[in-house]
Amino acid sequence: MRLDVVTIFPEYLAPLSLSLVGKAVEAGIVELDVHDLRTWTDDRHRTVDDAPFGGGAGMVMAAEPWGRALESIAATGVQGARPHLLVTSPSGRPLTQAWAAELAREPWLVVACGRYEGIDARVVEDAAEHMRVDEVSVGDVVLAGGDAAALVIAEAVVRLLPGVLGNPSSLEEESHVDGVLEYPVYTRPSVWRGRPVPDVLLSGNHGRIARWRREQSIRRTSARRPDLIESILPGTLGEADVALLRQLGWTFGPDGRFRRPPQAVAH
Ligand code: J9Q
Repeated sequence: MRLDVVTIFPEYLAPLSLSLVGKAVEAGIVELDVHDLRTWTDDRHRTVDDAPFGGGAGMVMAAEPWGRALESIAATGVQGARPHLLVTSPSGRPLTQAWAAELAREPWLVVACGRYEGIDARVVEDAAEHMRVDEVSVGDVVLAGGDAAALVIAEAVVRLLPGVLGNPSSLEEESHVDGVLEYPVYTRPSVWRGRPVPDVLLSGNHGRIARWRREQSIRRTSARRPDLIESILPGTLGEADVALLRQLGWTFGPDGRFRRPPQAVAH
């Protein structure tokens, strides 16, 4: 996969040379190019921002440096190939594991890192006439800019590329792949600061261990991510999972999906 990142803080993307993404680059699985947006300015101060039309706080990233940057990067494609452009934005489509898996099948991604109050909206309109464009959010949290979001996108996508992970079976076992959270894990020592590892994990009974882990996954998901329980399709859970969820207060809605009725309040 080819991966271009455009930012006003290229040093912020230095971690892409480390760890798993860095190894994928060294192995030739990813061809990475980080670009400084200011390359495509032409004034003495290499200005990339301006005040918002209509007034208001903060600054807006100007269209022209972005237009030139995307045009010049897209022109480097071989045989007229076009990249899929991802613009980081708190107003973007939420990145999910399923979307990351789709993006991992693309031959060429360009990630545009927004800063300030955002990028002039005409940049996305104009780019969409030449390439696929999506605005991407990495969570309902406010960042100072899109660079950390670009790191998140790169790591989520690159680890799914063939040959990047040693053991592909660890791919299917993770949180968000089967729609419930991971069970808690433990290693030596078997007692730490007076806290023992749950007995069952030392029992050697693999059936019991698997059932205990599944129960922990369901309990955690119910407590921490009820939204995930609500999105489970009927019929995808085992009988024991359904029985546990009922014990935890979940019922079935008219659509067959799980619903948690509001708890009665004492008067
Ligand atoms: C560019 N807060 O936040 C969450 N996902 C992306 C972002 C973001 C931000 C500011 C600028 C992206």
